[in-house]
Amino acid sequence: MPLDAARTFELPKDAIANLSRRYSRVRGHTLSLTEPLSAEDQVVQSMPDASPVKWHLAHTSWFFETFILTLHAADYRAFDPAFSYLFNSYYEALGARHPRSARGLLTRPPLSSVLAYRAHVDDAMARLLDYDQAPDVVDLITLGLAHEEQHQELILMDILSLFAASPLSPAYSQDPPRPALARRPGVSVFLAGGLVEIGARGEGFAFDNEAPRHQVFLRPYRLASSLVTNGEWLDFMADGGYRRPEFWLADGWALIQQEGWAAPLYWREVSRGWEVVGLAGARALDPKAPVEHLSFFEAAAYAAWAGKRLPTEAEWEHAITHMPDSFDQVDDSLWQWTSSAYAPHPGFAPAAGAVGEYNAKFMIGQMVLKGGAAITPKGHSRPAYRNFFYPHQRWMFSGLRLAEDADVSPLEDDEFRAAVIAGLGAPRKRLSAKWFYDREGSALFESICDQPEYYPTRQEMALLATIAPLIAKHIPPDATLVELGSGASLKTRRLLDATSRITGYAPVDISESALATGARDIARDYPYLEVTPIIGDFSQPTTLKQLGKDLAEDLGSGGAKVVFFPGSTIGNFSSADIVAFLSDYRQLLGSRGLFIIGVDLAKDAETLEAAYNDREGVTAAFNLNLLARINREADGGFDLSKFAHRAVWNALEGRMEMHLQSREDQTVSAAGRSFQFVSGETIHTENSYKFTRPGFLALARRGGWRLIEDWTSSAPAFSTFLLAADSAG
Ligand code: SAH
Ligand code: AVI
Repeated sequence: MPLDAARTFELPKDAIANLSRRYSRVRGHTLSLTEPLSAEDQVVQSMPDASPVKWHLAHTSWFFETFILTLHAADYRAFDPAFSYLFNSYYEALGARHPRSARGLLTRPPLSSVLAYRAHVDDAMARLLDYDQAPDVVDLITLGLAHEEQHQELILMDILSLFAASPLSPAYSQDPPRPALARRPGVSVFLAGGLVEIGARGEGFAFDNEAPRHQVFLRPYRLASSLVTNGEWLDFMADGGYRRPEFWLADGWALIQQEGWAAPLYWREVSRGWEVVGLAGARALDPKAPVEHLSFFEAAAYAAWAGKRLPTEAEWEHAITHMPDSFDQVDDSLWQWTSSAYAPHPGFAPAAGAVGEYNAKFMIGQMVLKGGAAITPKGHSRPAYRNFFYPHQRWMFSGLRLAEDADVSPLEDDEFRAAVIAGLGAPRKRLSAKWFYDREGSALFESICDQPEYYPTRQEMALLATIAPLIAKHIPPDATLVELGSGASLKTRRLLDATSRITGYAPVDISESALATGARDIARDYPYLEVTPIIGDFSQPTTLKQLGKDLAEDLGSGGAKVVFFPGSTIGNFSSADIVAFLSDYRQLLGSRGLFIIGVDLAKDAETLEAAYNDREGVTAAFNLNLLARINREADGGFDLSKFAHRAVWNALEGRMEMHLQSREDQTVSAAGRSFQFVSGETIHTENSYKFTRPGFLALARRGGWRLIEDWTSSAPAFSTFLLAADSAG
């Protein structure tokens, strides 16, 4: 992308003043980074990849001199003609240059001249910034500042490389920026994928390599919410990670033989265990901190050892932008390796002129890293940012976040459209109640629970408060709790508060938004729990398969499994479906399985109908949101004012029914079809069966479960049943 294409706005009046202030701040910060350093510290080059600090100070000034001052400042006089040879980094268009690997031999010019060079450039830039500048000059200055920030990070990387080579392990700082730790226990976040967009949006500055924004197709996948830790890396090493070729790419295996690598860079084995050299000097290894200074080869080997893989760049970027609240350590910890080669995005065009060499010519043989590190200047990175290094390099602040394939796609994009076509095309129009729960629907359900007429949530919550200790007595140690239709996971807390025997939690919900916040909050408040959220329809074989896999693999097949199914959501199913559903879970859980299920009991029609016709109209909005969802997701043309919410007690069937009733004859298009409604006709949107105790127990028995104990609330009555797998079942 040409640099000026990133601009989407006219420069406001004070833009130049802002830029001038930013210029001073960024340039000043570079100098402040050298405060702890002696002149000698700033001359030495620890290895060909690293540069002396003095060289960084000069090169960043050379950038402004070469690309801006010599071209756009009429009276500019170069500080020293020799500097264009000494401090050109890699620009072929600008002629010959001093070899990179010999930058450490430049004892001349002395540091004092380099500092005078910076001041000379800054003075000239200050004069330039006194006047309005053409947009292309503003863009070049903005690029120069982003470039300088990259060198600020390089200064810290290169100084650490130098100091770590010293037997004295000097500290650069007593309190350097440290990689952020995960704020909660790690989970593997499910993403459905599909056709997604990545790349710079063209809002604000971006490097040319981040554009253009483009579509990418992603298979369903999971991405870890946090980075791999030092403790986990020790497990890898203890399991022969660096000695077993089966985990390594051929080039990586050859490299670690050649270099004798047996641990990440800067790790040192001492009598007390492992030490790590960082900007604060040598410190004991912190097992909870993310593992840092890894090459791509090491990151990929670890992923192979863990039975997982590195995310692609697109997977990383989509996940982090799509579900920002679900991930920790995004840009405040370490750069994260991806499995993506650093290649041009489709449609990429390098910037015009010599700055076109900035990124484009490096698009070979390197791998992309995403995110940002604790030492990265604040505000420098963004989700579309593409950092890149060769696979053997590891002196940068690099770490890893694991990904894996999710081999089922519980919610195909087209599934809702297909349900709309089938449901509205049927002679008696109907839609499954599970489609209520998009983001808006889940929020509306939460408000239904606060309505005075909707008693089930209140009654069940109160009942659970009393009986949770009684239920807990039946839960064996190290149990995994699977919760079906977990929503905000509020009732779960009653159980978790009553026992510490539950160590794993797998909430299952069709609503991605409810699940994301519900699971996050539980993980935050119960940090010892291993939380594995699963998005999907809990009655579908694909979800049961995924659940079976997670229960066996991640959650440990040893412990007991307990299913919690509150809310009387079971009432959405007919008797035949309940029996089939209970049998499926009986099979999944095995002979030691337990089932805790909330069931609403049949009662007078008046109480029931009031519960589904609350005075505030929240249930009506919840019901009508289904039409709004069809409009949003299936190209529907519903006029919501032409439908009425109806909720009635069907005594014959023993169920509350919700319908959306057409107020007039009308034809409505949705999902590419048109559907006719006669006045008064309804779409049947929900059944909520209400049970009797013997009626429910008969269904449970047929599903392979026997009663341990049951409890009933005060009126309006709501029951909880504790069931055990029936060995005859
Ligand atoms: N358990 C909570 C929420 C009940 S609301 C409570 O008792 O208050 C019903 C929840 O089940 C919603 O979060 C909804 O998204 C989810 N749900 C409904 N049908 C589902 C299905 N077939 N598969 C998975 N989740 C479903
Ligand atoms: C979640 N489910 C059991 C609720 C119920 O009562 O059937 C959903 C609901 N429908 C209308 N109000 C609440």
